[in-house]
Amino acid sequence: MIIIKLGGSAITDKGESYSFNKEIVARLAGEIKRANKKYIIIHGAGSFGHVTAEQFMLNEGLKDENQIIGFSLTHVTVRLLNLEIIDIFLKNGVRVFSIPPSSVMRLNDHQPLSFNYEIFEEALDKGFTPITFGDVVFDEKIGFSICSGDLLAEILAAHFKPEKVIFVIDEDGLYTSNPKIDKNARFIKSLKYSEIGEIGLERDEHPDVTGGMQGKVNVIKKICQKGIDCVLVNGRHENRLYNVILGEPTKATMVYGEKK
Ligand code: IP8
Repeated sequence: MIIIKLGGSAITDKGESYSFNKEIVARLAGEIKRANKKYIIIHGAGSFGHVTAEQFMLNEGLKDENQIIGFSLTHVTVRLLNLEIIDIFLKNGVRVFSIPPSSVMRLNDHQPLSFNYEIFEEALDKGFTPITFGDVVFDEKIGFSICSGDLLAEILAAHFKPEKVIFVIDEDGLYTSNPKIDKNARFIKSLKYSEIGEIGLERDEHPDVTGGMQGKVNVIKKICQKGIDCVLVNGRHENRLYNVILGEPTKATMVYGEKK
């Protein structure tokens, strides 16, 4: 089984609220179907979740009751994005079953507290492709907080021990520095997770309440420590995801897992 995280920046335009890239999602769904493996799919919130989440300071926890409407609104926006995505996946022949994190998990001060794996297991056993997404969730210590798609990848990878975890992003992979800012940034084809330092991780200007690239790299390190390989691939180029799923050569960054 393979876990695929479709990054919010690859499937939406983070610079424009509620912009959703139908063509890219349809092509990625087609590549996922064509590669014909067993998957769990996760997607980020992109321009659908982060703006409202930041406005209501949801990741800081429940501090005042005006935030409650913000929690509901943010949930609605990520659900709307999820509905668009599952519709496209179904049209491309992927038999998805949508599982909203807010209904199946709790955090404790941003860290995983409880998670209903059984619903994912049952969906996989019955031949569905479970699909879940970055969402607002209840939090034991701070009332509520946000579970990013990257944290979901970490939680699900630890439990299901997939063949690999693929992060579909809007860059070719990891660089020696941030290629959006630094013209001298060099592409990294493969590395061990222990070689990842503070590389290429400056935040860009768009709101990202869950840590952007730095958050993703922290999660990748944790997954790799469990002996699971992670791959970062650009979703905006045709067939790269397909090749990564099948382990064929293509432009992407491979981060090798190694048990600690
Ligand atoms: O885009 C964030 O998920 P991500 C979810 O995977 C919300 O970091 C609600 C902003």
